[in-house]
Amino acid sequence: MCENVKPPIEILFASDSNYCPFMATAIASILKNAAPDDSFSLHIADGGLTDDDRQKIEELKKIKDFKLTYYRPNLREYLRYLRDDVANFPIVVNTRLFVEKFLPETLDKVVYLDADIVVLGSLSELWETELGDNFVAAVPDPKMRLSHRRELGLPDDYKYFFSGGLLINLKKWREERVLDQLLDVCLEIKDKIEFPDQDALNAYASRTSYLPLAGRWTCHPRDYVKGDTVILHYMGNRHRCPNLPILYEYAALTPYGRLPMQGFWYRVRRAARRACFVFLCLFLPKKKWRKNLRKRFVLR
Ligand SMILES: [Mn+2]
Repeated sequence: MCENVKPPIEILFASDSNYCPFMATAIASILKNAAPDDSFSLHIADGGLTDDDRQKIEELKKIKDFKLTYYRPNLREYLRYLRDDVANFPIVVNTRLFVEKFLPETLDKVVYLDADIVVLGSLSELWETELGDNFVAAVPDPKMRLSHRRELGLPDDYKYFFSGGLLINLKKWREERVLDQLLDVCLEIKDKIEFPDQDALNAYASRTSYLPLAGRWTCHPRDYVKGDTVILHYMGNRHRCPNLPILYEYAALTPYGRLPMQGFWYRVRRAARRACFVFLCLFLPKKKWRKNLRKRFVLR
């Protein structure tokens, strides 16, 4: 009876309530652009979702049905390994490091996706990628600054990758206790970290290996290629990303209807923050001070 039924694509998200409209948008895009024989099992690491958020995620099943499981991993005992003071990154972003702790042991691999992405095609090719002996497959980011890579102790020829879209080899993580090793790396580079989990994963990968994926599996909206790009990642200063209408188109498919960043008062507050920043910069002679202030005022 069940011949030719493909196993579901297992996908992990992690989100708090603030990012839930983004996560809902990402899920809507996955469901909308799935191949007819794709099916999905979604795993959501709940970093503080409300009942209303959960209800809205449930409603996305109208686009295409999917299996849904929530987890509430407790990262408290690991806080000493992590930095939660890195501007712009809620602690929940580190959840992807702890996959082996909370995902079911029956899963050998999982696709991890950030909440701030849009998926424009079927994920089955990514899902079926042969991981070999690599702990993760990811897309190299040729634009990551050399200064930052050197600060993390990465060799100059190492290809730093984005952690917004990953295929994670859970079997290997469990068998070889990858988490323990990652946490050691976290402690080692703690003061140098700018992009929490991403820096840790890269530092670890530079000492082991990872499988590089083609750019269409995670690309900045400025590098969007129509018909080729599958995963668009609205990262960094996303208000200034090109191709925002694509993101908003999928936000409109969710029960939220739109993202917080599309709201009028949100834009007013943002403009006010920018004005404050520009004013305060007049009193900050050092570039480093201005950079820190910019993280606080502008990038939020
Ligand atoms: Mn992201």
